[in-house]
Amino acid sequence: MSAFVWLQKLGLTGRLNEKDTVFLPASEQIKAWRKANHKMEWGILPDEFDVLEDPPLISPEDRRQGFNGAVLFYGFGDDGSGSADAVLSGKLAWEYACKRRNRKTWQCEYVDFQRPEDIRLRSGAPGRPRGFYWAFLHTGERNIHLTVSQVRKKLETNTGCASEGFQLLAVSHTHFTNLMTARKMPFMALADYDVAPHGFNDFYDAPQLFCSNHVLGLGIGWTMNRKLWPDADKAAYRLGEPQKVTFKNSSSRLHPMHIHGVFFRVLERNGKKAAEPFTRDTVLVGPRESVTIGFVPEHPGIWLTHCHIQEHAEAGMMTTIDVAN
Ligand SMILES: [Cu+2]
Repeated sequence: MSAFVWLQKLGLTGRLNEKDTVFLPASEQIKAWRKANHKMEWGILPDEFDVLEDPPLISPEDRRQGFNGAVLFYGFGDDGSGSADAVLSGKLAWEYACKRRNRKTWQCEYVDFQRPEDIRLRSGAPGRPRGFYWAFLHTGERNIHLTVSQVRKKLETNTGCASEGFQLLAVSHTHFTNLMTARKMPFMALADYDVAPHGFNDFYDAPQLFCSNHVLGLGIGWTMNRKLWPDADKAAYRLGEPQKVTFKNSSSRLHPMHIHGVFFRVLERNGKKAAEPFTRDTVLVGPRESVTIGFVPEHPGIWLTHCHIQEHAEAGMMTTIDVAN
């Protein structure tokens, strides 16, 4: 399910309990937006600030799902069908980050907002509302045990964007669950975008934000179901029950997919029966290829499943299967 809950049009009102949201209080977020709007000359009209509603209340059900704060976003431009122009919004957000980070940024030539024909919102991604809107976000499992001020400090240190940089996150459709803690290299998947500098007729990849050695980078991301470890979708199986799993590679690269704790056979490639009658623990999945494997879990435990290219796994292309007795 989507990590975003669209709230703007729902007419929900009520105050958020600011003590238990890790995001800045609404008034401070609005102040930050005013400041950024002035600095970047975005041209958001004073009227638009004046009619801003209070952030909505987080319901117990939202909390149960992990949402722990409301964040103010802005959708720039118009995509022609009533939604904001997602690529323009991305471009402006990245420009803002670059300005704020003062040259401590790095951009892969593969992701170029100056070439909007190379970037698109993935199919099925919800359109971005135009203008201001509130959305609930959650900070992810790895931040659960931190205090509010610790998480805020971490966001500031890792992204350099902190609260007023949230428009960058609006671009990314991220919910912070994908900030990496491992080696203190936080990644944010721009999980709702596809990039393809050579045209979309063939392959495409997903861009990703990361922070390493205080440099904020924009490059290519590697995800599983567009989510990053440790927030990726996890699978649960029962001991001895046969399973069929399909790895579907939508990217332009090869990914050797590896499962710990089970051995499997390749049953199908691109939906066609495969003649590969041997047992293995890794299968190379080619660009745009889909590979279906079959196995019987024989060892109880929680087993890692990941791309065996180290930097892909490190960037978050990893999850677990839980084999229960
Ligand atoms: Cu890989």
